Amino acid sequence: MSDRSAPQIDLDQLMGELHHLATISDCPESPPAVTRVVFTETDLKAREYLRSLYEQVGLVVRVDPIGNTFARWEGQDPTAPAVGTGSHTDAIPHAGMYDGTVGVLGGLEAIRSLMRSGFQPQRSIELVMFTSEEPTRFGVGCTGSRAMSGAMTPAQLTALVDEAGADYDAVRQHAGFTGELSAAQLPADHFHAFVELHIEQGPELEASETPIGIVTAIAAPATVEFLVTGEGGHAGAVLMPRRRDALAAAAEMISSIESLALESDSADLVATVGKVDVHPGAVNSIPSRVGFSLDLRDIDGNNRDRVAEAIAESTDEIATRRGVTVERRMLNCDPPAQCDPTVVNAIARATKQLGIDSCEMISRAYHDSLFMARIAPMGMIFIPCRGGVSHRPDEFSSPEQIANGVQTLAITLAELAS
Ligand code: HGY
Ligand code: MN
Ligand code: MN
Repeated sequence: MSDRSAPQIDLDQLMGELHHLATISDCPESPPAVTRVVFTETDLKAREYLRSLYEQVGLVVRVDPIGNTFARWEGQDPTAPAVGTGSHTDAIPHAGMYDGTVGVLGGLEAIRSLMRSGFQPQRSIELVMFTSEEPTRFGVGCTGSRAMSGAMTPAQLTALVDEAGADYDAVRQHAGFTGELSAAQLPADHFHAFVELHIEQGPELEASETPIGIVTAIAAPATVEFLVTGEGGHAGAVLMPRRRDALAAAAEMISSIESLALESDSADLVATVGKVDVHPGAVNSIPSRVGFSLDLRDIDGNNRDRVAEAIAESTDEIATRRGVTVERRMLNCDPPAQCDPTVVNAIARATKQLGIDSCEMISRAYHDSLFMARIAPMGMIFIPCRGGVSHRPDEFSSPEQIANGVQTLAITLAELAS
């Protein structure tokens, strides 16, 4: 590829598409705030919009039984394992407009720029839009790439239920996705390599003024649901010594989780309690039941598991001392993923060809690439995001930063597909 000038990015078209996609949202303040939850009408509308863009440039579109969407640029050797790229377009409530979408629409523009340059891929290039990277609806993230990589079986998918108690299989079928769930799993040699373009969702690239991050590893996420059960009662009538207040107990547990995370000798260990449900939730009624979620991560899976163990002991001790019970349910506990040196080096060569500065780094956020690494040599390209902010409406990457990422991706794809 080195004898070709860098593929030209049509930045106006790409930014127009990103901004249009941001309007397809269930968030009243849209855009830039975006809410786009899997298998909702809004999610389906976004998928339709993307499909129309794929078909405009002649990509062959295939949708699997859970909505993973593959837009394929046939290579000169259609039987050879393809080079994959892509990301997700679902968005947690009140999120930003760049998380995931830069990898899908940026991946599309990388393909279009190669088409415009007259490049002919030897291997097919497949742009993937993964179903449900976010855990919003079913409590577990990356269900699309988990199913693709075999990290989640059809039975495990069907066991997932949303807050209305509807199970994954029923919801996906109601959204119009049919076929055997098992057919979502890809053969191990489907992809020759997989590269995802994503915003960093952290402050390092901006702080070091580095335009491109070359990811070397993706942190290991675990999600645990806690249920604390005490005794309810009248807020006026039950004296303090007689209380078994589930929320007061949960509050002490959450604070102990924070302390254990801070005490961990790994700076990469992060613990977040992002959701708390209080029953009965009345101002003058002592909480009898409290559910809360724990998101626990570390690039070192063993350290994460050690801290999870310490959290279990601490919350058991708090429950016993306070006369409440605590039940824990592990929703997922995934190993970290290493990026493949061949892909990492291809990305590095692309940045050199473009004369763009880059640095190697880890990903503290998880991505579908965490699971794609199980079935293909994987790599990720990061671009800076303002203040490291993400999962917030003020998430922002500039058109120039996005263009750098897309050009780097285009050259990387071209090398891997040659
Ligand atoms: O939570 C994550 O790391 C991803 O943004 N879903
Ligand atoms: Mn996200
Ligand atoms: Mn994401």
